[in-house]
This record gives sequence, C-alpha cells and structure tokens, in this order.
Amino acid sequence: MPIHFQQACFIKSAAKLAQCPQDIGLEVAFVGRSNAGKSTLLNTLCSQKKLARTSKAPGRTQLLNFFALDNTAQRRLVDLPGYGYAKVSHRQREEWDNMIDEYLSQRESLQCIILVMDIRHPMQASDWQIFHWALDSKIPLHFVLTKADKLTRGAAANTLLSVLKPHHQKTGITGQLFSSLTREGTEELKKHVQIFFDTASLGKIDVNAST
Ligand SMILES: Nc1nc2c(ncn2[C@@H]2O[C@H](COP(=O)(O)OP(=O)(O)OP(=O)(O)O)[C@@H](O)[C@H]2O)c(=O)[nH]1
Ligand SMILES: [Mg+2]
Repeated sequence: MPIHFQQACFIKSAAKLAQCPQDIGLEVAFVGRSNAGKSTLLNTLCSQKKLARTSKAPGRTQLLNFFALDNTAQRRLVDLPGYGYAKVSHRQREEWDNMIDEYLSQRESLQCIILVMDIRHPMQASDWQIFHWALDSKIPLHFVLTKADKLTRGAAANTLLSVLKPHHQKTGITGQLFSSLTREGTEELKKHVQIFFDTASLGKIDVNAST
C-alpha cells in the first residue's frame, strides 16, 4: 500500500513504554544523537513544518513521539529523543537513554531503524552502539547522513562512502545523504521507508500464514 507521507499525523507522546500506542502494526524509528536533525528530517519527509518539534539547541525532543501514516495507525513513524544530550542532570540523561533502550529492545512493532547522523560527525560512540545492537537484533538499519548541505558535494559523497564501505558488503546495510535545507535525499528516503514497510508486512503475513 503506497504511503502518503504528507498525510502523516501526530498520535501521541510517551515518556515510557507503557504509554506508547498499542504494540500492534509496524513502526520505523528515527534514532541518533541529540541535534543530529531527526525531527527536522521527519518534517521534511512528510512536507509538514511543525509535525515534529525541532530546536536550534540540542535536547528538543524529550519523549517518544508517534505519527500515524494511515487512518488505522497500523503504520507509524517514531521520533526519538537524541542520545547523549549533555545539558541536563546526569540522572535525567540516564532516564532518557533508558527510555530509548527500553523502546528499542522491547517494542514488537519496531521493524526498522533509520540512524540519523550529522554528516560532520558520523559514527560516534552511540551510533556504533545502535549499529551493533541492530545487527545483533536483526533489525534492518538505514544510515542517513543529514545536513549534507554543510559539505561540498564531493566531500559529502566521500563521507558516505567511508561510512558505508566497511559494512555494506558484510551486512547489507544501506545509507544515503540527506539535507532538510535543500530536500536532497527526500525521495530516496521515502522509497526506503516504503520498502521497509512493504517487506515487514509481507514478513508478518508469512508468519501468520505458517501458524
Ligand atoms: N543546515 C542544516 N541544518 C539542519 C538540517 N537538519 C536539521 N538542521 C538543524 O539542526 C538543528 C537540530 O535539528 P533537530 O531536528 O531539532 O535535531 P534532533 O536530532 O531532532 O535533536 P533532538 O530532538 O535534541 O534529539 C536545528 O537547528 C535544525 O534547523 C539540515 O539538513 N541542514
Ligand atoms: Mg528531535
């Protein structure tokens, strides 16, 4: 079923797993460090300026935010808080990081991770953690290097190559450039998300059919 990204609408925010929408259907989550550009990317993807809250200062997104892609809300996008936001107490940061870990490790609907990284600071410690976790959990992962407008075309392409090359052959992990400023990469990302949902729903049908 084709996704109409521009019709995405906010469902709810959650501070913990128990507050999330019912764990049925399929979710694609946008994960990454604080200030990487996750919420802005989601808005660009859905052609809506204020769907997800963004900020110049890191730490804007403090809850798990769920967006429905269809009337039944069986296909959802999830905007996560960033890892490693430094300007809150150690305890508060730990709580956020735990909330993200809990979501990632326990959410049945989670079918795919989009790992969003600022192209100027790719593959930081928390990105490696997500990378290894996704491989171990067999959750499909797609790298998005955003803020590509901050580099020249050649430098951006080289950075993507250096991030993907060591892993693509062994793991099949995919990746792309993106810019919310120029909208570069929007159609490519839409295609990936559509494929993830299509593949995941086929997987679900297969599982049901064999039981
Ligand atoms: N130049 C440029 N700036 C961007 C781009 N994407 C995001 N930004 C800026 O980066 C800052 C952070 O963006 P957010 O989307 O709030 O980042 P986030 O990853 O959601 O941050 P947290 O919610 O703290 O995890 C904002 O000032 C955005 O305008 C981009 O593609 N190009
Ligand atoms: Mg955000």
